[in-house]
Amino acid sequence: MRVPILDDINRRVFVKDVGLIWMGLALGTMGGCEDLAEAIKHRPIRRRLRTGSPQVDHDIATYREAVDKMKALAPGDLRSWLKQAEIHGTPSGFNFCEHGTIHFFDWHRAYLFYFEKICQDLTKDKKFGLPYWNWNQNPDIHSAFLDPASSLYMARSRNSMTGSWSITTAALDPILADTNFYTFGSQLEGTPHNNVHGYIGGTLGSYASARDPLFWMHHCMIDYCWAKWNLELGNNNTNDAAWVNHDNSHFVDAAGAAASATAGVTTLMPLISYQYESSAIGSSPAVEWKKTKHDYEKLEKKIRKGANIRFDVKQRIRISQRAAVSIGRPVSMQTGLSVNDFSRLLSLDPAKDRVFVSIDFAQLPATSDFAVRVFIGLPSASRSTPTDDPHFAGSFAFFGGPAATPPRAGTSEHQGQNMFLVNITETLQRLKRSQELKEGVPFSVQLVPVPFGGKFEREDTQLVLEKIDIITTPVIINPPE
Ligand SMILES: [Cu+2]
Repeated sequence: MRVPILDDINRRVFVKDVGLIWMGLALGTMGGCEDLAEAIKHRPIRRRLRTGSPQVDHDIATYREAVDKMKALAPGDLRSWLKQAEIHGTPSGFNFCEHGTIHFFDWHRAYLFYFEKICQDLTKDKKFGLPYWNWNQNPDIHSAFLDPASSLYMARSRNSMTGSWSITTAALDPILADTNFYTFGSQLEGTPHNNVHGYIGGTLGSYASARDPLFWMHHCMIDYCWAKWNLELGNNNTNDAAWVNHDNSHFVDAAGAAASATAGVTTLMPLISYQYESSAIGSSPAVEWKKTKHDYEKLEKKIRKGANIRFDVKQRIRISQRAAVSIGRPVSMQTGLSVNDFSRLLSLDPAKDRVFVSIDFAQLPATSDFAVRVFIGLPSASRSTPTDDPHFAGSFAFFGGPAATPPRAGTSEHQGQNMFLVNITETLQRLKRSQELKEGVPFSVQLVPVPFGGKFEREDTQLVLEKIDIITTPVIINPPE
Protein backbone atom coordinates (compact mmCIF):
# COMPACT_ATOMS: atom_id res chain seq x y z
CA MET A 1 0.00 0.00 0.00
CA ARG A 2 1.42 3.36 -1.02
CA VAL A 3 0.43 6.46 0.87
CA PRO A 4 1.50 9.49 -1.08
CA ILE A 5 0.09 12.28 1.07
CA LEU A 6 0.00 11.18 4.62
CA ASP A 7 3.14 9.12 5.08
CA ASP A 8 4.08 10.30 8.49
CA ILE A 9 0.56 10.43 9.80
CA ASN A 10 0.36 6.79 8.94
CA ARG A 11 3.64 6.00 10.57
CA ARG A 12 2.41 7.59 13.73
CA VAL A 13 -0.93 5.87 13.38
CA PHE A 14 0.56 2.45 13.09
CA VAL A 15 3.10 2.69 15.85
CA LYS A 16 0.21 3.21 18.17
CA ASP A 17 -1.84 0.22 19.12
CA VAL A 18 -4.96 1.97 17.93
CA GLY A 19 -3.61 1.63 14.39
CA LEU A 20 -6.16 -0.90 13.28
CA ILE A 21 -9.05 1.09 14.64
CA TRP A 22 -7.79 4.05 12.68
CA MET A 23 -7.57 2.06 9.57
CA GLY A 24 -11.17 1.00 10.16
CA LEU A 25 -12.25 4.58 10.78
CA ALA A 26 -10.90 5.67 7.44
CA LEU A 27 -11.71 2.71 5.29
CA GLY A 28 -14.92 1.44 6.80
CA THR A 29 -16.52 -0.86 4.34
CA MET A 30 -14.03 -0.17 1.57
CA GLY A 31 -11.64 -2.92 0.64
CA GLY A 32 -8.75 -3.64 2.97
CA CYS A 33 -6.12 -2.67 0.42
CA GLU A 34 -7.60 0.70 -0.37
CA ASP A 35 -5.11 3.50 -0.17
CA LEU A 36 -5.59 5.10 3.23
CA ALA A 37 -4.74 8.60 2.06
CA GLU A 38 -7.15 8.31 -0.84
CA ALA A 39 -9.87 7.05 1.47
CA ILE A 40 -9.36 10.02 3.78
CA LYS A 41 -9.31 12.44 0.88
CA HIS A 42 -12.58 11.08 -0.49
CA ARG A 43 -14.28 10.56 2.82
CA PRO A 44 -18.05 11.18 2.90
CA ILE A 45 -19.31 14.74 3.14
CA ARG A 46 -22.00 15.58 5.66
CA ARG A 47 -23.87 18.45 4.07
CA ARG A 48 -26.19 21.07 5.50
CA LEU A 49 -29.81 20.02 5.03
CA ARG A 50 -31.40 22.57 2.71
CA THR A 51 -33.40 22.99 -0.46
CA GLY A 52 -31.98 23.93 -3.85
CA SER A 53 -28.90 21.69 -3.78
CA PRO A 54 -28.91 18.62 -6.06
CA GLN A 55 -26.24 17.02 -3.84
CA VAL A 56 -28.33 17.46 -0.71
CA ASP A 57 -31.40 16.14 -2.59
CA HIS A 58 -29.33 13.09 -3.46
CA ASP A 59 -28.23 12.66 0.17
CA ILE A 60 -31.84 12.87 1.35
CA ALA A 61 -32.91 10.26 -1.22
CA THR A 62 -30.09 7.95 -0.10
CA TYR A 63 -30.99 8.48 3.54
CA ARG A 64 -34.63 7.71 2.84
CA GLU A 65 -33.60 4.53 1.05
CA ALA A 66 -31.42 3.55 4.03
CA VAL A 67 -34.30 4.17 6.46
CA ASP A 68 -36.64 2.07 4.28
CA LYS A 69 -34.11 -0.75 4.20
CA MET A 70 -33.45 -0.64 7.93
CA LYS A 71 -37.20 -0.70 8.57
CA ALA A 72 -37.49 -3.75 6.30
CA LEU A 73 -34.81 -5.77 8.09
CA ALA A 74 -35.86 -8.65 10.34
CA PRO A 75 -36.84 -7.34 13.81
CA GLY A 76 -33.96 -9.21 15.43
CA ASP A 77 -31.37 -7.74 13.07
CA LEU A 78 -29.22 -5.37 15.11
CA ARG A 79 -29.00 -3.02 12.12
CA SER A 80 -32.78 -2.67 11.92
CA TRP A 81 -34.45 0.68 12.56
CA LEU A 82 -35.89 -0.15 15.97
CA LYS A 83 -32.77 -1.95 17.18
CA GLN A 84 -30.66 1.04 16.22
CA ALA A 85 -33.01 3.38 18.09
CA GLU A 86 -33.04 1.00 21.05
CA ILE A 87 -29.31 1.54 21.61
CA HIS A 88 -30.27 5.09 22.57
CA GLY A 89 -33.56 4.36 24.29
CA THR A 90 -37.06 2.91 24.18
CA PRO A 91 -40.40 4.46 25.18
CA SER A 92 -39.77 3.35 28.75
CA GLY A 93 -36.38 4.96 29.22
CA PHE A 94 -32.91 5.77 27.98
CA ASN A 95 -30.68 2.83 27.33
CA PHE A 96 -26.98 3.39 26.66
CA CYS A 97 -26.87 7.03 25.55
CA GLU A 98 -24.80 9.48 27.53
CA HIS A 99 -26.70 12.54 28.66
CA GLY A 100 -25.62 14.96 31.35
CA THR A 101 -22.18 13.36 31.40
CA ILE A 102 -18.82 14.33 29.94
CA HIS A 103 -19.34 11.70 27.22
CA PHE A 104 -22.36 13.30 25.62
CA PHE A 105 -20.33 14.41 22.56
CA ASP A 106 -18.18 11.34 21.99
CA TRP A 107 -20.88 8.74 22.67
CA HIS A 108 -23.24 10.33 20.15
CA ARG A 109 -20.43 10.83 17.61
CA ALA A 110 -19.63 7.12 17.67
CA TYR A 111 -23.35 6.27 17.52
CA LEU A 112 -23.74 8.38 14.36
CA PHE A 113 -20.53 7.02 12.86
CA TYR A 114 -21.67 3.40 12.98
CA PHE A 115 -25.21 4.30 11.94
CA GLU A 116 -23.81 6.07 8.88
CA LYS A 117 -21.76 2.97 8.05
CA ILE A 118 -24.95 0.88 8.12
CA CYS A 119 -26.66 3.40 5.81
CA GLN A 120 -23.68 3.27 3.43
CA ASP A 121 -23.68 -0.50 3.37
CA LEU A 122 -27.41 -0.95 2.84
CA THR A 123 -27.56 1.60 0.02
CA LYS A 124 -24.24 0.52 -1.50
CA ASP A 125 -23.23 4.16 -1.40
CA LYS A 126 -19.91 4.37 0.42
CA LYS A 127 -19.76 8.11 -0.06
CA PHE A 128 -23.02 8.77 1.74
CA GLY A 129 -22.74 11.27 4.57
CA LEU A 130 -25.59 12.07 6.95
CA PRO A 131 -26.95 15.56 6.27
CA TYR A 132 -27.13 17.82 9.30
CA TRP A 133 -30.00 20.07 10.32
CA ASN A 134 -28.54 23.49 11.05
CA TRP A 135 -31.49 24.81 13.06
CA ASN A 136 -29.72 28.14 13.48
CA GLN A 137 -29.57 28.84 9.74
CA ASN A 138 -32.65 26.79 8.76
CA PRO A 139 -35.06 26.71 11.71
CA ASP A 140 -37.81 24.99 9.67
CA ILE A 141 -37.75 21.21 9.38
CA HIS A 142 -36.85 20.25 5.79
CA SER A 143 -39.97 19.39 3.79
CA ALA A 144 -38.64 15.87 3.05
CA PHE A 145 -39.38 15.02 6.70
CA LEU A 146 -42.91 16.43 6.60
CA ASP A 147 -44.53 14.25 3.94
CA PRO A 148 -46.77 11.70 5.72
CA ALA A 149 -46.20 9.29 2.82
CA SER A 150 -42.43 9.27 3.42
CA SER A 151 -40.55 6.98 5.80
CA LEU A 152 -38.81 10.15 7.02
CA TYR A 153 -42.08 11.42 8.45
CA MET A 154 -43.15 11.18 12.05
CA ALA A 155 -45.83 13.04 14.02
CA ARG A 156 -44.27 16.00 15.81
CA SER A 157 -45.60 18.89 17.89
CA ARG A 158 -43.93 21.58 15.77
CA ASN A 159 -42.35 21.79 12.33
CA SER A 160 -39.99 24.65 13.06
CA MET A 161 -37.65 25.86 15.79
CA THR A 162 -38.78 29.43 15.12
CA GLY A 163 -39.97 30.82 18.43
CA SER A 164 -37.36 29.01 20.51
CA TRP A 165 -34.62 31.26 21.86
CA SER A 166 -32.26 28.27 22.16
CA ILE A 167 -31.24 28.14 18.49
CA THR A 168 -30.81 31.86 17.95
CA THR A 169 -27.52 33.60 17.40
CA ALA A 170 -27.95 35.33 20.80
CA ALA A 171 -28.08 31.91 22.46
CA LEU A 172 -25.38 30.18 20.42
CA ASP A 173 -22.68 32.85 20.18
CA PRO A 174 -21.68 32.77 23.85
CA ILE A 175 -21.77 28.96 23.85
CA LEU A 176 -19.49 28.64 20.80
CA ALA A 177 -17.24 31.31 22.34
CA ASP A 178 -16.76 29.18 25.44
CA THR A 179 -13.24 27.81 25.18
CA ASN A 180 -13.63 25.22 27.95
CA PHE A 181 -14.44 21.75 26.62
CA TYR A 182 -16.57 20.88 29.64
CA THR A 183 -18.64 24.03 29.98
CA PHE A 184 -19.04 24.27 26.19
CA GLY A 185 -20.41 20.72 26.03
CA SER A 186 -22.70 21.11 29.01
CA GLN A 187 -24.32 24.28 27.62
CA LEU A 188 -24.66 22.92 24.10
CA GLU A 189 -26.47 19.91 25.53
CA GLY A 190 -28.74 21.77 27.96
CA THR A 191 -29.68 24.62 25.63
CA PRO A 192 -29.98 23.89 21.86
CA HIS A 193 -29.79 20.10 22.14
CA ASN A 194 -32.46 19.60 24.78
CA ASN A 195 -34.65 22.39 23.47
CA VAL A 196 -34.76 20.99 19.93
CA HIS A 197 -35.79 17.59 21.26
CA GLY A 198 -38.56 19.03 23.42
CA TYR A 199 -39.73 21.88 21.19
CA ILE A 200 -40.16 19.69 18.11
CA GLY A 201 -41.66 17.14 20.45
CA GLY A 202 -43.53 13.97 19.57
CA THR A 203 -41.24 10.96 19.47
CA LEU A 204 -38.19 13.25 19.12
CA GLY A 205 -38.88 14.64 22.59
CA SER A 206 -39.22 11.21 24.16
CA TYR A 207 -36.88 8.48 25.37
CA ALA A 208 -37.49 6.73 22.04
CA SER A 209 -36.35 9.85 20.14
CA ALA A 210 -33.96 7.97 17.83
CA ARG A 211 -37.02 6.40 16.17
CA ASP A 212 -37.70 9.73 14.49
CA PRO A 213 -35.54 9.88 11.31
CA LEU A 214 -34.95 13.56 12.11
CA PHE A 215 -33.09 12.56 15.29
CA TRP A 216 -29.99 11.70 13.25
CA MET A 217 -29.97 15.07 11.47
CA HIS A 218 -30.36 16.90 14.77
CA HIS A 219 -27.52 14.96 16.37
CA CYS A 220 -25.41 15.42 13.28
CA MET A 221 -25.78 19.19 13.89
CA ILE A 222 -24.73 18.73 17.51
CA ASP A 223 -21.73 16.83 16.20
CA TYR A 224 -21.02 19.60 13.72
CA CYS A 225 -21.16 22.18 16.54
CA TRP A 226 -18.44 20.19 18.32
CA ALA A 227 -16.43 19.79 15.10
CA LYS A 228 -16.74 23.49 14.26
CA TRP A 229 -15.68 24.51 17.76
CA ASN A 230 -12.74 22.15 17.67
CA LEU A 231 -11.52 22.08 14.03
CA GLU A 232 -12.68 25.44 12.71
CA LEU A 233 -12.53 27.67 15.79
CA GLY A 234 -9.37 26.06 17.16
CA ASN A 235 -10.54 25.09 20.65
CA ASN A 236 -9.05 22.06 22.35
CA ASN A 237 -10.64 18.93 23.70
CA THR A 238 -9.42 17.69 27.05
CA ASN A 239 -6.50 15.29 27.09
CA ASP A 240 -7.48 13.90 30.49
CA ALA A 241 -6.62 10.21 30.17
CA ALA A 242 -9.82 9.18 31.94
CA TRP A 243 -11.82 10.95 29.22
CA VAL A 244 -9.64 9.97 26.25
CA ASN A 245 -9.59 6.26 27.14
CA HIS A 246 -13.26 5.97 27.99
CA ASP A 247 -14.78 3.29 25.77
CA ASN A 248 -18.14 4.03 24.20
CA SER A 249 -19.86 0.80 23.34
CA HIS A 250 -23.11 -1.00 22.49
CA PHE A 251 -22.92 0.11 18.85
CA VAL A 252 -23.39 -2.11 15.81
CA ASP A 253 -21.27 -1.97 12.69
CA ALA A 254 -22.30 -2.49 9.06
CA ALA A 255 -21.88 -6.25 9.42
CA GLY A 256 -24.22 -6.30 12.42
CA ALA A 257 -21.38 -6.98 14.87
CA ALA A 258 -20.79 -5.28 18.22
CA ALA A 259 -18.68 -2.13 17.89
CA SER A 260 -17.16 0.50 20.13
CA ALA A 261 -14.95 3.58 20.01
CA THR A 262 -12.96 5.34 22.69
CA ALA A 263 -13.57 9.05 23.24
CA GLY A 264 -10.04 9.70 21.95
CA VAL A 265 -10.70 7.94 18.67
CA THR A 266 -13.92 9.89 18.11
CA THR A 267 -12.02 13.20 18.21
CA LEU A 268 -10.41 12.36 14.86
CA MET A 269 -13.51 11.08 13.08
CA PRO A 270 -14.37 14.43 11.40
CA LEU A 271 -10.83 14.53 10.08
CA ILE A 272 -10.41 10.91 9.02
CA SER A 273 -13.81 9.28 8.53
CA TYR A 274 -16.10 12.02 7.25
CA GLN A 275 -16.05 15.77 6.72
CA TYR A 276 -18.52 18.53 7.31
CA GLU A 277 -19.58 20.95 4.68
CA SER A 278 -18.97 24.11 6.68
CA SER A 279 -21.83 26.46 7.46
CA ALA A 280 -22.45 29.42 9.72
CA ILE A 281 -23.59 28.95 13.29
CA GLY A 282 -24.65 32.25 14.80
CA SER A 283 -22.01 34.88 14.04
CA SER A 284 -19.42 32.22 13.30
CA PRO A 285 -19.24 32.05 9.49
CA ALA A 286 -18.72 29.08 7.19
CA VAL A 287 -15.03 28.54 6.54
CA GLU A 288 -13.27 27.29 3.47
CA TRP A 289 -11.26 24.22 4.42
CA LYS A 290 -7.58 24.46 3.60
CA LYS A 291 -6.54 21.00 2.65
CA THR A 292 -2.83 21.20 2.11
CA LYS A 293 -0.85 18.33 3.53
CA HIS A 294 0.77 20.69 6.00
CA ASP A 295 -2.51 22.13 7.34
CA TYR A 296 -4.04 18.72 7.60
CA GLU A 297 -1.12 17.31 9.53
CA LYS A 298 -0.97 20.27 11.85
CA LEU A 299 -4.64 19.93 12.64
CA GLU A 300 -4.40 16.19 13.10
CA LYS A 301 -1.54 16.66 15.54
CA LYS A 302 -3.39 19.33 17.49
CA ILE A 303 -6.53 17.21 17.79
CA ARG A 304 -4.58 14.18 18.81
CA LYS A 305 -2.76 16.15 21.49
CA GLY A 306 -5.75 17.91 23.01
CA ALA A 307 -4.93 20.10 25.99
CA ASN A 308 -4.89 19.99 29.73
CA ILE A 309 -8.46 21.20 30.05
CA ARG A 310 -10.31 20.80 33.31
CA PHE A 311 -13.41 22.16 34.88
CA ASP A 312 -11.96 24.20 37.72
CA VAL A 313 -14.39 25.93 40.02
CA LYS A 314 -12.59 28.89 41.60
CA GLN A 315 -15.51 30.18 43.58
CA ARG A 316 -18.81 28.55 44.47
CA ILE A 317 -21.64 30.41 46.11
CA ARG A 318 -24.63 28.35 47.17
CA ILE A 319 -27.96 30.01 46.34
CA SER A 320 -30.19 27.13 47.32
CA GLN A 321 -29.53 23.60 48.52
CA ARG A 322 -32.81 22.24 47.22
CA ALA A 323 -35.82 23.79 45.60
CA ALA A 324 -39.00 21.88 44.79
CA VAL A 325 -40.99 24.08 42.47
CA SER A 326 -44.16 23.81 40.50
CA ILE A 327 -43.46 24.79 36.88
CA GLY A 328 -46.53 27.00 36.78
CA ARG A 329 -44.83 29.48 39.09
CA PRO A 330 -41.53 31.27 38.61
CA VAL A 331 -39.14 31.13 41.55
CA SER A 332 -37.07 33.99 42.79
CA MET A 333 -34.22 33.16 45.10
CA GLN A 334 -32.65 35.96 47.05
CA THR A 335 -29.26 35.32 48.39
CA GLY A 336 -27.41 36.87 51.25
CA LEU A 337 -24.08 37.11 49.48
CA SER A 338 -21.28 38.07 51.81
CA VAL A 339 -19.78 41.47 51.09
CA ASN A 340 -16.63 39.66 50.13
CA ASP A 341 -18.27 37.26 47.67
CA PHE A 342 -20.27 40.05 46.14
CA SER A 343 -17.34 42.36 45.55
CA ARG A 344 -15.36 39.47 44.05
CA LEU A 345 -18.21 38.71 41.67
CA LEU A 346 -18.53 42.36 40.67
CA SER A 347 -14.84 42.90 40.11
CA LEU A 348 -14.29 39.84 37.93
CA ASP A 349 -12.61 40.40 34.59
CA PRO A 350 -14.77 38.69 31.93
CA ALA A 351 -11.64 38.09 29.87
CA LYS A 352 -10.28 35.93 32.69
CA ASP A 353 -13.28 34.37 34.41
CA ARG A 354 -16.70 33.13 33.44
CA VAL A 355 -19.62 33.12 35.84
CA PHE A 356 -22.37 30.53 35.62
CA VAL A 357 -25.53 29.64 37.41
CA SER A 358 -25.11 25.91 37.97
CA ILE A 359 -28.17 23.78 38.66
CA ASP A 360 -28.41 20.11 39.46
CA PHE A 361 -31.66 18.28 39.17
CA ALA A 362 -32.60 15.24 41.15
CA GLN A 363 -34.87 13.62 38.62
CA LEU A 364 -36.42 14.33 35.24
CA PRO A 365 -39.72 16.17 35.58
CA ALA A 366 -42.87 14.27 34.57
CA THR A 367 -43.32 16.55 31.57
CA SER A 368 -40.67 18.41 29.61
CA ASP A 369 -42.69 20.71 27.34
CA PHE A 370 -40.95 23.81 28.65
CA ALA A 371 -37.67 25.66 28.93
CA VAL A 372 -36.42 27.28 32.13
CA ARG A 373 -35.28 30.89 31.72
CA VAL A 374 -32.72 32.31 34.10
CA PHE A 375 -32.80 35.97 35.13
CA ILE A 376 -30.57 37.92 37.48
CA GLY A 377 -31.97 40.59 39.79
CA LEU A 378 -35.53 40.69 38.48
CA PRO A 379 -37.88 39.30 41.16
CA SER A 380 -40.88 40.17 38.98
CA ALA A 381 -39.65 38.00 36.06
CA SER A 382 -42.49 36.01 34.53
CA ARG A 383 -43.03 33.95 31.41
CA SER A 384 -43.97 37.14 29.56
CA THR A 385 -40.64 38.83 30.35
CA PRO A 386 -38.85 38.93 26.98
CA THR A 387 -35.46 37.33 26.31
CA ASP A 388 -34.04 40.72 25.36
CA ASP A 389 -34.66 42.02 28.87
CA PRO A 390 -31.28 43.10 30.33
CA HIS A 391 -31.77 40.74 33.29
CA PHE A 392 -32.15 37.65 31.10
CA ALA A 393 -29.10 35.37 31.10
CA GLY A 394 -30.08 32.18 29.27
CA SER A 395 -32.27 29.12 29.32
CA PHE A 396 -32.12 25.36 29.42
CA ALA A 397 -34.58 22.52 28.88
CA PHE A 398 -35.03 18.92 29.95
CA PHE A 399 -34.87 15.96 27.62
CA GLY A 400 -36.80 12.79 28.30
CA GLY A 401 -40.08 11.76 29.79
CA PRO A 402 -42.84 11.27 30.50
CA ALA A 403 -42.27 7.64 31.59
CA ALA A 404 -39.22 8.44 33.69
CA THR A 405 -36.98 5.62 34.79
CA PRO A 406 -33.97 6.17 37.03
CA PRO A 407 -30.75 7.00 35.17
CA ARG A 408 -28.75 3.93 34.24
CA ALA A 409 -26.15 3.04 36.82
CA GLY A 410 -22.56 3.83 36.03
CA THR A 411 -23.10 7.12 34.22
CA SER A 412 -22.22 9.34 37.12
CA GLU A 413 -18.49 9.56 36.57
CA HIS A 414 -18.78 13.30 36.22
CA GLN A 415 -19.42 15.21 39.40
CA GLY A 416 -21.88 17.38 37.55
CA GLN A 417 -24.17 14.72 36.16
CA ASN A 418 -27.52 16.23 35.25
CA MET A 419 -26.07 19.65 35.72
CA PHE A 420 -27.17 22.69 33.77
CA LEU A 421 -24.93 25.68 33.28
CA VAL A 422 -26.17 29.11 32.27
CA ASN A 423 -23.51 31.70 31.54
CA ILE A 424 -24.35 34.91 33.42
CA THR A 425 -21.06 36.74 32.79
CA GLU A 426 -22.51 39.23 30.30
CA THR A 427 -25.66 39.80 32.32
CA LEU A 428 -23.59 40.63 35.41
CA GLN A 429 -21.45 43.07 33.43
CA ARG A 430 -24.54 44.72 31.97
CA LEU A 431 -26.26 45.11 35.35
CA LYS A 432 -23.05 46.41 36.85
CA ARG A 433 -22.75 49.07 34.14
CA SER A 434 -26.35 50.16 34.68
CA GLN A 435 -25.69 50.35 38.44
CA GLU A 436 -28.47 47.86 39.14
CA LEU A 437 -26.00 45.49 40.63
CA LYS A 438 -23.98 47.05 43.38
CA GLU A 439 -23.02 46.37 46.93
CA GLY A 440 -25.88 46.74 49.36
CA VAL A 441 -28.50 45.67 46.81
CA PRO A 442 -29.74 42.09 47.39
CA PHE A 443 -28.58 39.63 44.76
CA SER A 444 -31.30 37.41 43.35
CA VAL A 445 -31.70 34.68 40.74
CA GLN A 446 -34.99 33.84 39.01
CA LEU A 447 -35.94 30.57 37.35
CA VAL A 448 -38.92 30.95 35.04
CA PRO A 449 -40.37 27.85 33.35
CA VAL A 450 -41.85 28.84 29.98
CA PRO A 451 -44.05 26.38 28.07
CA PHE A 452 -43.11 25.67 24.45
CA GLY A 453 -46.69 25.80 23.28
CA GLY A 454 -48.08 28.80 25.18
CA LYS A 455 -49.45 26.68 28.02
CA PHE A 456 -48.14 23.76 30.05
CA GLU A 457 -49.23 20.20 29.44
CA ARG A 458 -49.45 19.96 33.22
CA GLU A 459 -49.19 23.16 35.21
CA ASP A 460 -48.53 21.23 38.45
CA THR A 461 -45.44 19.41 37.18
CA GLN A 462 -42.91 19.34 39.99
CA LEU A 463 -39.35 20.27 39.39
CA VAL A 464 -36.84 19.22 42.00
CA LEU A 465 -33.67 21.26 41.68
CA GLU A 466 -30.64 20.81 43.85
CA LYS A 467 -27.52 22.77 44.50
CA ILE A 468 -28.32 26.00 42.75
CA ASP A 469 -24.95 27.75 42.78
CA ILE A 470 -23.10 30.66 41.29
CA ILE A 471 -19.72 29.40 40.13
CA THR A 472 -16.74 31.05 38.55
CA THR A 473 -14.29 29.21 36.34
CA PRO A 474 -11.20 30.50 34.54
CA VAL A 475 -11.44 31.25 30.82
CA ILE A 476 -9.23 28.83 28.87
CA ILE A 477 -6.85 30.72 26.65
CA ASN A 478 -5.99 28.66 23.60
CA PRO A 479 -2.30 28.80 22.76
CA PRO A 480 -1.59 30.47 19.40
CA GLU A 481 -1.42 28.06 16.45
CU1 LIG B 1 -30.25 14.05 21.66
